[in-house]
Amino acid sequence: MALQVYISGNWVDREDAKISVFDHGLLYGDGVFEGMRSYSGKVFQLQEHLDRLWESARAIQLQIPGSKEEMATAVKETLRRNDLADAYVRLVVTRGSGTLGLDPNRCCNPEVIIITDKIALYPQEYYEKGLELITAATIRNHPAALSPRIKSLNYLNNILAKMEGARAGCVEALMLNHKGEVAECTGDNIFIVRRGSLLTPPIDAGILEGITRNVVLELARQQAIPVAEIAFTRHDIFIAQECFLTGSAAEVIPVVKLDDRMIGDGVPGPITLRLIKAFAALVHSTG
Ligand code: PXG
Repeated sequence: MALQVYISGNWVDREDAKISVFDHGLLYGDGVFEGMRSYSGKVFQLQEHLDRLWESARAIQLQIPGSKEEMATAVKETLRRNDLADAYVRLVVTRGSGTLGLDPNRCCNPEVIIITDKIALYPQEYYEKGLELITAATIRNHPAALSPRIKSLNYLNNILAKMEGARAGCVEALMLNHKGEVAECTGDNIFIVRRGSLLTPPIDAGILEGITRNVVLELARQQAIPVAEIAFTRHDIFIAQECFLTGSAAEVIPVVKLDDRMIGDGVPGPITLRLIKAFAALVHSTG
C-alpha cells in the first residue's frame, strides 16, 4: 500500500499528497514545522513538539486549525495507517493559498500536513568514531531579523550553511551568531565538555530551543554532571575535552574535529558516551 499522508483532515496516497502552488508556504516560506521521531510506535516528546509548533505559529501570527489534542490524534493515526513503529514524523502548517503578494491576511485556509516515513539515520560509524564539522561562513539569522526560535519553513539560512559543510565533506556545519559566538549547527544543537562541565549556548545566542537539547540537559542533571547554558566561541570548542550534537534525527552524536582541528583526544569522550547511553535508555523506556 502507498504511504499515507495527512493533509488538512484527509489521508491520501503519497502521489496525491499535493497542495496549491498559491500556498504561501511555497511562495514565501510562510509557515512552521516540526521534525519528530517515534520509537516503538510512540512519538518521543510529542507534547513538547506540539507546544513548540504552536509557539512558532503564534510568533508568526498563524492560527493552527484545531487543537493540540486533535493534532496528536492525527499524528498517531498517520503512524497507524502506515504501520510504522520507528519513524520520522514531519508536521507542517502553511499559511495557505492566497494572492501573489506577501499579505498573509489574504490567506484564509492554513494547510496542516503530517508525513511519516522510515527514518534515514546517520551511518553508525559516526556514532562510534564521531563527526567532523566545519564552521560555516554563513552566520545564523540575526534574532531581530528572523528569530531562530521560530521553526519556520524558511530554512535557507541553514541550507546555505549545510551546503558549505557538504562542500568540505561534512554532514553538519557549525553556525556562529552575529556576535561571533557559537550558535548551533544547521539542524542540531551543540554541547561541549570543559573541565567536567557540560556547556551549551543559551537560547539568546540565537538558536532553536531544541527538544533533544532540553532532554540531554535534564539527563545530565540527573547524572550529577554540572551543566551551564553559557555563550562561548570556537576557541572554547578547540580547547574542549569533548563535543557532541543533539537533534531529533541525530539523537546524540559525538564530534571529534572542527575545521580540521582535533577536539580532545579525537574520539568520543566518556561524558558523551554516558549521555548517548542514557538517551538510548530513555527513548526505549518511555518511547
Ligand atoms: N537546531 C535547528 C536549526 C534545528 O532545525 C535542532 C536544532 C534540534 O532540535 P530538536 O528539537 O530536534 O532537538 C533542529 C531540529 C529535518 C529535521 O528534517 C530537522 C530537525 C529535526 C528533525 C528533522 O531536517 N531540526
